Amino acid sequence: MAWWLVNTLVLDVAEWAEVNFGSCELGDVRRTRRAVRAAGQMAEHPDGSTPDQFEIWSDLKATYNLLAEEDVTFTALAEPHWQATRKQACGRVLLIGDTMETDFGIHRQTKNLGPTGDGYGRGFFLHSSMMVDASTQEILGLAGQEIFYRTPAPKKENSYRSLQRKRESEVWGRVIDLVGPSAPGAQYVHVFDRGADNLDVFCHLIQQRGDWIIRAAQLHRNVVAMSEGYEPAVSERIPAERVQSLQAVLKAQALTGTYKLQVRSTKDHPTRWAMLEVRVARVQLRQGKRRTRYQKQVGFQCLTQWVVEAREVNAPKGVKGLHWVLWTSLPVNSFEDAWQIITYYEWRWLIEEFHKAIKTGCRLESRQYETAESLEALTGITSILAVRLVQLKTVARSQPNVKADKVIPALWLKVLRALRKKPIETVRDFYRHLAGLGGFLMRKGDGEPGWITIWRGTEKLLLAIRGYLAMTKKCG
Ligand SMILES: [Mn+2]
Repeated sequence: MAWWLVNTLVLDVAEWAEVNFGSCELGDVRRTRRAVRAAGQMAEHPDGSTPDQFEIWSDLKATYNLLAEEDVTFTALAEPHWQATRKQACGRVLLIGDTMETDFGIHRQTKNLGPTGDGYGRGFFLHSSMMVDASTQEILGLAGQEIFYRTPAPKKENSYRSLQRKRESEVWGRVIDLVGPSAPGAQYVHVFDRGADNLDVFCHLIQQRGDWIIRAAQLHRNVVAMSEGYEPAVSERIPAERVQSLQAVLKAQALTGTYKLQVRSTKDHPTRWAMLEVRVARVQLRQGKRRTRYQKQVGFQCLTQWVVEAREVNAPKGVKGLHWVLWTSLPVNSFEDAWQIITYYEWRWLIEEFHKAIKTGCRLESRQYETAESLEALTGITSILAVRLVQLKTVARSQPNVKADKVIPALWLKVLRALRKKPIETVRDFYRHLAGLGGFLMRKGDGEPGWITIWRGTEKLLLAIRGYLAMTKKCG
């Protein structure tokens, strides 16, 4: 989809709601119409209280009733969006995966929630796969998601049972399967953090013919070091000196290159420039003595892939230097290739923005519903709304110099110009002034606006447009 199409879709609330929820199968077409209406109302006021969002009592009550229906599930509401997202994939796309914990509060009367956090939270876990265009960094949407619960620990439990119960990492594989293989002409590159570093996840990726970048968690894992001309077959016996820990293999590699990275300040340390050394290795993972049920099922024996390491050197005293080790199925034959892998991994901040948008942007955890099932259904709408909030910000940055009247609805520009009393020429101007309505000060040092001010501004502008239309209707 062309970026300006996304642009108007992101901006126009009614159209956005229709496109995302208009084909939900909820057991009755009236429910689908209600879902579209409810989503639109939420999108006009994402962080408002629930009564604020719906304004009219009958709308509020209808939304509560809708989300309590048995057929109105998280999956039923979100699935059309997942499918539409996957259809948009063209060329190389990243599928950034991660799990978010929710906590609706221990004192909440909501039925059927599970333990989260240290066991004192009440909520569920939401695992999402977010699709991002690898060449433009445009967020295309969510490609698949799953909600899961942590089962409470029984009174007496040994460590083996506890391990069995906590196989939460299996969600990575389930969502990989849900997203499935890419269509012809598209390449899926799944980007996962350390939570996904396990053989089962690699097996799922191979089954679905996906590529991957996964941060390694187990640097002591034994691997077979490959070298020019040495690529042993499955049946081949590996000489003992070829088997080393991942860490040792990386240490033995020649330097591929170095680069500098600006590290943002934290509460303990000022902003700094980190110098990173990059090393690359090609290694083989072999089946362990004990294979999991899934590894047996798919007949896993061995897997050869690349590893990219970025390690900070000369970190200042008291600072733990940056260190990333990334597994990847993509070929790494040069420093540029390695740097590309690291860059893709850094884009994981986009899914963190998405989680922030769900929690602070849409205030999911403060919503009052009677059952976990209703909250799950609400999460289906909220997730897609949160994507829209993050898109608002990235769209503003993708084509800043295009003429505003080419892509922004004329009425929007007219009302915003009238409110701001300033000329608005480019897309960048438009978003800065929109954010200005939402509290962005536009001083020289303020940089570009973030999504919070952009959609606060959007909210106000939409209200102003409603007022304008109501007035002109009455008078004309
Ligand atoms: Mn994670």
